[in-house]
Amino acid sequence: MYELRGKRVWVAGHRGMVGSAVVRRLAAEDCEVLTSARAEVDLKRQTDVEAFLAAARPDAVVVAAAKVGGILANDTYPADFLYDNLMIEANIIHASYTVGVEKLLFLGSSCIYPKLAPQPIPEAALLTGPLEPTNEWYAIAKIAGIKLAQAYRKQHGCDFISAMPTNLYGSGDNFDLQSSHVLPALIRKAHEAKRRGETSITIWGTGTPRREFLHADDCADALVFLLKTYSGFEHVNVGSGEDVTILELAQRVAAAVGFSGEIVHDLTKPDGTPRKLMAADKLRSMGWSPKIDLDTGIARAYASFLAETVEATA
Ligand code: GFB
Repeated sequence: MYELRGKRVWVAGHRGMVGSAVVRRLAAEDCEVLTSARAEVDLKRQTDVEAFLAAARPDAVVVAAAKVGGILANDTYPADFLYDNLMIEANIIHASYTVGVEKLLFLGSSCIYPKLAPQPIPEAALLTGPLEPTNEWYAIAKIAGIKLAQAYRKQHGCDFISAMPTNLYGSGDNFDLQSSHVLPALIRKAHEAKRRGETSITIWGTGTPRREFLHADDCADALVFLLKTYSGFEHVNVGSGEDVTILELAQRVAAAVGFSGEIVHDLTKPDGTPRKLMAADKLRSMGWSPKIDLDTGIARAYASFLAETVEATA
């Protein structure tokens, strides 16, 4: 058990969807949350990270900072996804070791697993087969992050752990249609089609790939749970344990938004991995389970979209 009471916890990436959810969740713990402003600390620059950590001296660190994006962004900007993520995680993990951080939680992604991994995907499937080509750059960076945390544990005895969240969504999400993930993209498409009185929305690919979704607030709750209770070499999957086809997701988003038109396909866009459902038993057996079901989460995400994007620009 890692006691958070009275501790100084740095959430790297506190402005992102997951980082901001972790900050909100940590408010319920009796700890001090530290953040770093992007204008002052460029996490890709080693000297910035070293200077920040030497001055801030956190007891614990959550590595929620990352360059993230949906299938098209990953496929279009492979250098950014590989370089930015390698630099961010290497700088934070190494400097955390040098200043004596007691506990560090690194966040990966379910795309670390082989494209054709057995379903649901157990943690042990890591590095057992070729990756999905659209996001192998991001996946390689995230695998390197897991290995860094393991290496500092093995060589230096650091209590550094890794969590692998599934596809996440929630408030503070990216709703840009070119760079976003599927769920926020579908919310925007359905909302705008309804507002303009259009009769159809277009989804990318065949609609047959299956994806698992977890609300960022549930993810943050699981991360704080792991920070407090887990101290192991192997990474831990963080998911909902259920998946849906992209077409079914589009139908459920359309229903939540109140769009009743047709769903058509853009087959020039990639499908990506056919299925990405992670085995949830490891985290469940430790005593954690999600609280926000998909339909409730979609409704909450739509409310966030209206508040953050539509009303904010009205
Ligand atoms: O969420 P998404 O971009 O990422 O796409 P991945 C999931 C599926 O939804 C793919 C389809 O089959 C897309 O073709 N899709 C349908 C759409 N319509 C849309 C749309 O309007 N926008 C988007 N974005 N997709 C990412 C990885 O993979 O997932 C990252 O590239 C990371 O590395 C992240 O792992 C969690 O699930 O395919």
